[in-house]
Amino acid sequence: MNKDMESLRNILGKARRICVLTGAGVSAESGVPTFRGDAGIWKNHNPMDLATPQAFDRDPELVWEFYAWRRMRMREVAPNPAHFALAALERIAPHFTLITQNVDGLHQSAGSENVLEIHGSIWTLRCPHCGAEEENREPDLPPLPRCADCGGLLRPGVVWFGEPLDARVWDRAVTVISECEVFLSVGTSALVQPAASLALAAQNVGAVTAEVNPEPTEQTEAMDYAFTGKAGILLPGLVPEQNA
Ligand code: BJW
Ligand code: ZN
Repeated sequence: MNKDMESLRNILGKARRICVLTGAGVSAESGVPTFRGDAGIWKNHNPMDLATPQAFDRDPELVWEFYAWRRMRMREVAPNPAHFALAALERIAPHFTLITQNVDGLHQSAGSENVLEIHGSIWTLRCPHCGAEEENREPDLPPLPRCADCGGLLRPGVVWFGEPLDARVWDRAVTVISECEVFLSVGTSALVQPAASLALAAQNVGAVTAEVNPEPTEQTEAMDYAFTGKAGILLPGLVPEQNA
């Protein structure tokens, strides 16, 4: 396992096609809690009661309460050096795609442009009845927001357990991975499918693979490079000099 940051920085500086997969750990240093682990959201909240379509059918008020709380917290946070480093990497690389599992929008706030939000966005509301979608960053949503078109109960525009990912977004992710030369996984436990399968797909097309995470994951051993530490500390050191 290679731990030489300069070596990966050189590879990133020469690569034409770079894909990055991010997870909740990238936003941790901004103050957004992760899901798993001792300080994670799922430590005190059962995902089956809050992040499934069945939970929403059963008790939409509870689910909305959870998402209203998350929205409130996410409104108050700002991108950290990890988000900015990935935005800088995008400006250097000829082809760069950021595939994120995060729903907080912090990559875009940091200036990332080519972003695939494979688990949706907490700033989108969707009508399960007529399919209408609206962007909404209001702090004060009504407890049970209604669709302006059909009056149906709106839901958060995120992907819950047991739901398929948006096919267009996922197909795009699979396509860019099939063409990528370097694959970087940052701040994800790599436990949730199908997102976690992207690392293997990248490996299968011969991409150089790398991981940044303070904790080992099930994928660490299989990576070409693995860096142990916080994304906000390590990622700025992986961005090549612009004119080097
Ligand atoms: C740092 C750091 C720092 C900390 N710097 N790093 C049994 C029952 C039901 C479903 C399944 C089942 N078995 C398998 C499934 C499938 C399921 C799944 O994978 N489950 C596994 C958990 C077992 N997947 C799905 O259901 C998916 N859909 C699907 O499979 O559809 C199939 C289908 C096809 C056709 C028809 C119907 C269905 C959908 C998955 C959706 C996941 N949704 C969530 C919620 C999103 C909305 C919201 O935010 O509320 O997405 S769950 C949650 O997990 C969220 C995340 O995006 C996702 C991944 O988590 P992530 O980002 O990896 O965070 P953590 O907390 O796990 O890890 C953080 C990491 O950061 C850690 O490693 C830390 O060490 C690290 N870290 N500080 C760098 N400073
Ligand atoms: Zn509607």
